[in-house]
Amino acid sequence: MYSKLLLAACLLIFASCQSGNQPEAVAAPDISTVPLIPKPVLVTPSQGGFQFNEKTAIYIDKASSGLESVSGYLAQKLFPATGYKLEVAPEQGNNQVSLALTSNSADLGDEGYDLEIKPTGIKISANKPAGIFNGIQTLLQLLPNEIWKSSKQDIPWVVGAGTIHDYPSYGYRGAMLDVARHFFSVDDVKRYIDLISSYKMNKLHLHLSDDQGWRIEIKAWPKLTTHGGSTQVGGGKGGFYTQDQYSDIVRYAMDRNVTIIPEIDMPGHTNAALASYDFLNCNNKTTELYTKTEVGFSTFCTRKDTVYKFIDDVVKELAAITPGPYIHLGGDESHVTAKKDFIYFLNKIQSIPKKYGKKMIGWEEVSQASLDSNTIVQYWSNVEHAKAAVKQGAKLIMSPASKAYLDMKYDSTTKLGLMWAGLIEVDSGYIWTLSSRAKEISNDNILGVEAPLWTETISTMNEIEYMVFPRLPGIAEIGWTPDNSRSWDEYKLRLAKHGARMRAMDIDFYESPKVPWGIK
Ligand code: TNX
Repeated sequence: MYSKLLLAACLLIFASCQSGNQPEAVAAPDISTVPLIPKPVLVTPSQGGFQFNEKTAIYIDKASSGLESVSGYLAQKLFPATGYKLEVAPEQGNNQVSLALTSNSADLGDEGYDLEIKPTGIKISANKPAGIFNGIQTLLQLLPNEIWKSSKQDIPWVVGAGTIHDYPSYGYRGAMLDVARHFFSVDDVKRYIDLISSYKMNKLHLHLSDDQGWRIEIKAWPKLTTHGGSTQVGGGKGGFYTQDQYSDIVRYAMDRNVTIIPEIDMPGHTNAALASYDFLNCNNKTTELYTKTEVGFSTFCTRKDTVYKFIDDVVKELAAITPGPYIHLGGDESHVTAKKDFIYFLNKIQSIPKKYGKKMIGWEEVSQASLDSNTIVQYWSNVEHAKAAVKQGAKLIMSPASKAYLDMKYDSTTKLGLMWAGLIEVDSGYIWTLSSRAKEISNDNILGVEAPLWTETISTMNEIEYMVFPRLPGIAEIGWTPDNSRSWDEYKLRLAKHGARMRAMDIDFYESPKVPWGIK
């Protein structure tokens, strides 16, 4: 009887029963009560937990290749706050986080994972390294919030025991950052990648050109950046990424399971290019640089061969530094391009990304043209355009402005942002599904979701964070968690508890009155 009681106590307060060096008894949290976002498909808690210490190691299954990057990522994430340097152990043993590509579960797909936490060790298994990466994100969320701090914290690093079986509903879970209206540094973009990938988002669409600025070096056409990149909204000095800097961003993203999708917007939203090279204009005269925020006034001259040669040069250089499968060529709000010219233009440019081995993405307006079988359409406002795309057999990325636009104000008092698509409080941004836009559009037609952040009114990383958080975790959950296991009333409690984690991550978030932040 006594020994049974002792065993029970050990299971609850397991650390006191481990032999050796635990300084104090620590209760392990029940993993089904930890506020995980996005919510996993299946969480099964068990008693006890695992405590990291200075001897904890990583073990990479010998039959699994390609796990060095995720293993390095895990060690690097755990080090600052714990002070533990997780080495890769040569042999399997106790007190390890073991990583293995040995999943026997078909439903895990490319990005799902199994996470098993026992008092003796942790195991993450998946079909692909991307799945291991997602399992690591869940493990990080199971650890105390202090894990996100950048200096050593003297606390017990305990995760509750149990198993998590998890995989995403949609393969495309993205965010978009407009670096054209205001330019953001490489470090800002890297932080954005860190933030989105911690919610298992796997695409970052960079809006690299617009009326106010051209932000990517194109060696064949240097004035695009030296002149076209020299300013931004409000008249600041702008900036651009060299191809080396862009490649650095791409690599950083790849290590975090994020594919970079570069966008060069055309034929509208092109003033920065039109100001740099005269031949892009029908009247052969360069325009003035533009630092205000109107849209829809610029267009490439669609009937000149030299324009298509220029686009070919740009896409060729971009494709060469973009390992991901997509290139976005815009197509939105070309209000001063005659409709017949717009269609002519779209019908010509769709072959260019294909020529360089890439799939083209275009904003919804491109569905007015005949779509190539590879072209992907990004819905943002007009459901008729989305239906036309589906009718042509195209796949959709869902970015409804009234739900997913992170530049919309939360309420009428929000200082930053716009409100043309409405106000989007945190609840409204969560309460919708990707497949409920129109009866003609079903999950078969949908690749996933993307939350754009347009930056006409946003010029610092803190401002980015304020508009993005806490709405982005909700969008991440819409892309990951099955609709039938999502509800605002349950999500808002997880999000509330997640506030402490956002604080530990130093995220400057909007403390929405819709979320009961105070709850324990
Ligand atoms: C519409 S959405 C735009 C952008 C603006 C945004 C502001 C889309 C494809 N085009 O050019 O920045 O509204 O919310």
